[in-house]
Amino acid sequence: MSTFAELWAQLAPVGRDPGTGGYLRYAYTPAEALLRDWFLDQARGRGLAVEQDGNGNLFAWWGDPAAGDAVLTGSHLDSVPHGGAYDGPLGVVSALLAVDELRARGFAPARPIGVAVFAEEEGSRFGLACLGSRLFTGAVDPNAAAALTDRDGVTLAQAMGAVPAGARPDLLARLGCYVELHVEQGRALVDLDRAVGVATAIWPHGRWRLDFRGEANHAGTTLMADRRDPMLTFAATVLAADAEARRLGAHATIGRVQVAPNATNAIPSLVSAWLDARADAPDTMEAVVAAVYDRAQAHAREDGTKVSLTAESVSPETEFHVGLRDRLAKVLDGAPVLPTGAGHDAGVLSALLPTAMLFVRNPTGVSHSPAEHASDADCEAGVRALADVLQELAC
Ligand code: HGY
Ligand code: MN
Ligand code: MN
Repeated sequence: MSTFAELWAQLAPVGRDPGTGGYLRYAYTPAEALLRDWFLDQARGRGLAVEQDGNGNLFAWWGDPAAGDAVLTGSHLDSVPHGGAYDGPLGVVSALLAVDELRARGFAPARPIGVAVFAEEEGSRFGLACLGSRLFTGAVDPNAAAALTDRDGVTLAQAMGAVPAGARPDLLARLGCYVELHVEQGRALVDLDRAVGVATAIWPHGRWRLDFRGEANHAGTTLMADRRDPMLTFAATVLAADAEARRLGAHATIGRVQVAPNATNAIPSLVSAWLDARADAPDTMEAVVAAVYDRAQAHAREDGTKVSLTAESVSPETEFHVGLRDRLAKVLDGAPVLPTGAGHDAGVLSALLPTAMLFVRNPTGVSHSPAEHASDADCEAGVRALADVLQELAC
């Protein structure tokens, strides 16, 4: 039986950028394909029956899922650009090791236990977060998804080699509940001095693309009074996003920008920027997006530019199943319960079946960064906790 450290070491080099130490594990790229193959090998090596749902998602079964009322666990393997090692893979590795742990305990599940790998959870390549689980649950139309493009214009269908299957009610009908283990993307467990916690909710959150349009011109010869420079409107909007988030008690960042023609000696024609906005209540999230857009439009009027706002990926608030949450907290000796501002596939599945999340302590709270970390001891505690929870739910 592999230890956590042994299994973790197998993934560490896959898709890792030697310069930053961060991971480049985008959906349907060679690095992510290596991770998928690794998962399938690990599952088969445990005698788990593997299947794919036609949406890029993988399922490995202990027991016959057709028996129904299955307990599903798992997470995702893809990353944000130069992301950390734990966001996603920790849930998948922990699920495999929890199966090992239960077998070592001599536990025989009374209902099927499944391990899932959901595709494109980060939306790093095609822009829509939780794409695989949204397709699986019917939350996004497969033909619309098929046409999503990456930064090189490659469509999802081209990357997958097929139009995604879309909703799979036949597979969903077999599920009784879903429990996802994830590294905490915050510091609550550090401050509570606990290795494992249970999620209460996921904040509403989303991504909006702002397109700032101006007039391409010569950087050197165009009089300042004659310029229609969208970079000015963009810059003012970045500052406005920060100010409005602080004013409204929300979280907002513009962390991604594309400039056309992106030339050193040309005033841009177009600046596209992505706003990530989140809050502990839907109306607050909506208020911060509206406030940022209002200020962007005001600056556009001053600068003689134009701005448009397009929602690219919006996730509603998730309140996890209270009964399941409290049952798991009890199984885990009164583990603390806490919300998160990070999105997860569990948030998508919670619309259709009882769903819960376990968080593993992150000493710094840093995530979506090469600095993301969790200690082996805490990860092993997470495996034991997940095994305890699966035993409770599948007995
Ligand atoms: O972006 C998120 O909230 C998550 O980490 N995918
Ligand atoms: Mn993430
Ligand atoms: Mn994640």
